[in-house]
Formats: sequence, C-alpha cells, structure tokens
Amino acid sequence: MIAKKVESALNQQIALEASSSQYYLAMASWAETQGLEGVAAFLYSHSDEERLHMLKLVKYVNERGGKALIPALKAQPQNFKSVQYVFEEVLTHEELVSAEINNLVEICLKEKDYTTQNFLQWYVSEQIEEEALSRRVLDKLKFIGNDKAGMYFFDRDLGSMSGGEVPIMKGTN
Ligand code: OFO
Repeated sequence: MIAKKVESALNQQIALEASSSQYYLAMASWAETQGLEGVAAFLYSHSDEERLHMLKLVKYVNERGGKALIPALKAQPQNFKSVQYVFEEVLTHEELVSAEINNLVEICLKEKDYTTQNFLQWYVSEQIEEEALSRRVLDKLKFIGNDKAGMYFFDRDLGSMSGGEVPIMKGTN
C-alpha cells in the first residue's frame, strides 16, 4: 500500500503531466494556424507523450492501492508571440517538471518507498532527454534568427522528427 504523502505527490504529478499535455496541445494548434506544419506535428506528438506520462502515473497509483485523481482541464493560451517564445516556454516548463520529479524522488526516499523511487527513475531519465531536446531546438532557433528560409527548413526538420504527420491524423485519410 502506498503512503498517503507519496500518493498525494504522485497525484500532483498526474495534474502536472496533464497540464503539460494541454499546454503543448495549445502550442501545436497555434503553430498549425500559422502554417508551421512541422512545428505543429512536433508539438502534437509532444502533447501525446505527456498524456502517456500522465497515464503511466495513473495506472501506477491505482496498482499500488492508491486512487489516481483525474484533474480538470484548465483553459490554455490561444496565441503565442513567436516560435522562439513557444520553445522557450517548453524548456522552462520541462525544467519545472524535472524539479518536481526530483521533489517526488526525495519524498519517496523520506518515506522509504523504494518501489516508487525505482518507478520514478524512468521519469528522471526522460526529463534529461526532454530538456536536452528543448535546448537543441532553441539553439537552432537562435541560429536562424529572423531568416525566413531558415524557418522553412527548421519547420521541415521538426516535422520529420515527428514522422512528418500529426499523430492523430495517421490512418484517418
Ligand atoms: Fe512529462 O515530461 Fe515533459 O513535461
């Protein structure tokens, strides 16, 4: 049986992963309306990944005899001032998520819940990758600056990193 403190910290993480998914979905939808199909595909796929991170936690909490709490959806921004801003936000958000995962690990250690601590190692590694990826994307954007041709290739490259399609559209036409 999972300790109450761990259960409630995991439930907070469920809410954070859910809101990450919604935030990236809002960014993806905005990028799509700007004609940036590659950026949109990348962010749609990132949003889907965050939902999977949430689901993994939901299942874990329930399997350990706790009760996963499914959070309400919060309104998200409809507009973003630039692609650069979007990816700065992604990096800031991922850094916040990493800090929260580290807090969670600390709570597990205090509560001597080594099973959950072990389960969380997957998230620790995932955060290293997500932060590194966001930094790489931001570096490319800084390099491009206001160059329109550069943005065209950037969009194309990001699209190919996500398989070039919006994941949800696969197989629907
Ligand atoms: Fe769930 O890893 Fe990003 O936020």
